[in-house]
Amino acid sequence: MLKALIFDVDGTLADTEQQGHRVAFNRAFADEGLGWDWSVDFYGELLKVPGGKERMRHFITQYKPDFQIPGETGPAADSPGLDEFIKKLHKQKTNYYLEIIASGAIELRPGVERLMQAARDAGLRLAIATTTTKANATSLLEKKLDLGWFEVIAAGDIVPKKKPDPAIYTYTLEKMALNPSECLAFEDSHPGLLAALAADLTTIVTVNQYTQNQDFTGASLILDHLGEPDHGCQVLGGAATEKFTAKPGGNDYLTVEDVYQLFAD
Ligand code: XBP
Ligand code: MG
Repeated sequence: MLKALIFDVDGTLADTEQQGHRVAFNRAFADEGLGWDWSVDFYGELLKVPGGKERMRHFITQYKPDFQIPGETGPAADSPGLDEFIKKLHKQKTNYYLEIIASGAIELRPGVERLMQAARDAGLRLAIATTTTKANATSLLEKKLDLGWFEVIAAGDIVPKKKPDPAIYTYTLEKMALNPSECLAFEDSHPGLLAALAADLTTIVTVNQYTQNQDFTGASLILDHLGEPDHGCQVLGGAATEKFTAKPGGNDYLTVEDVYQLFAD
């Protein structure tokens, strides 16, 4: 029986990547005078690496092999100081990201608040399972939702391995003392879907401009967003598509009744 909904954050609750994380990374790079500026398109490539610290390491090793950490000689990729350097940069980036979220500039995606509110009214429990930092996740939930709605906020380095590893989802299930069969996950990306599926979670995907062409095999439903009564969504695929498209009154937005329906075998 369905007991809880578990939401990814970046790309699922809000389109935080292009105008949030990407801008924050670039501001941190500018502070350090690195001359790095991740374009919208290039960032889409880098997003294939979950985790901001991991993404910066990937960027340096793959795209900046001659980069030397200021004050050091020799390639940064071989430097014992690379972890420290990345950690410092990531802290600066997170501060900029928190400023952007605090400004309210990044809105929730369609249907997120509506579905969460309806799920709570129906007695479902809510949780977060995200790769970003807890501070980042919490800031968005505080700004645009209600932090008290979420029983667990599982984020970032709380687990040893990031998505597509299932660790963040299994951690969330453990904290909630729930079985995967009692929960439904919401994701936006291929790595996120892989993580949820590896944790045996039924998963609904809402794509975004960065993830729309990724592989979502195994998702129960693939939508362009969750929809609102005055802003219909499109069904893009998923094993349970017919359950949603067949519902009386059309499939213009995902309701908590749809969620129960999708969940029922
Ligand atoms: C998406 C991520 C995160 C963000 C950047 O997380 O991969 O790394 O891109 O945030 P989600 P950090 O699981 O919510 O989709 O720099 O804090 O990692
Ligand atoms: Mg995501």
